[in-house]
Amino acid sequence: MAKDKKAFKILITGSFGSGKTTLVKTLSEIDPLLTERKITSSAEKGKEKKTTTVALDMGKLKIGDGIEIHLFGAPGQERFDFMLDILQKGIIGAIVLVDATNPSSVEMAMNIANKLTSQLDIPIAFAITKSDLVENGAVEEIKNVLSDFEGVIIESIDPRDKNQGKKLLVKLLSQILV
Ligand SMILES: Nc1nc2c(ncn2[C@@H]2O[C@H](COP(=O)(O)OP(=O)(O)O)[C@@H](O)[C@H]2O)c(=O)[nH]1
Ligand SMILES: [Mg+2]
Repeated sequence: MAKDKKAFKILITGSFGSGKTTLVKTLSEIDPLLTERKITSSAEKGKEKKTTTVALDMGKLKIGDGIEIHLFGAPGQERFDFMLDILQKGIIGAIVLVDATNPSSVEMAMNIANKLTSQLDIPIAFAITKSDLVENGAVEEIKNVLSDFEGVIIESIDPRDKNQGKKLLVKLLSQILV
């Protein structure tokens, strides 16, 4: 990479089905490297989703003048600690996805946020997904719960929408690149 170029790593994490792969795909300007696999575990079977992220999704995009963002989508499930150990170096911010249709996703997001903030000195943003699939008021309730984390960005986004994803990313970056 040329000397005047800067690359920053952003972690995208959250529960199963929260939209990690979708967000990496939507934001990436290169063909993302996806490590999805067919779902085999009985706990995860039966839902509509047929694949899950087993390791990492990787994507890349450019923002502003020569700033390259590397996106790492990593599952917030049992392999998270292992993944975090590997990825720690160079992560400058994290987006924690919260699936509005899945109550345990909120709890998982809070656990992840606790882990991240205790281990790394980086800003995080909560992104509430699937708000189109829940009743009015549900998203506000989730926002209320998450507001325990002071100073943390909380937005509702649809990971399938590039503008919404990018807006959140820029907001997170603005907490870092100042
Ligand atoms: N309706 C709706 N579907 C969504 C939204 N976000 C993600 N999805 C869908 O949810 C499914 C799971 O997303 P995926 O990115 O595979 O989740 P991952 O397990 O976190 O990687 C996909 O079919 C997405 O298209 C959303 O905001 N609204
Ligand atoms: Mg995935």
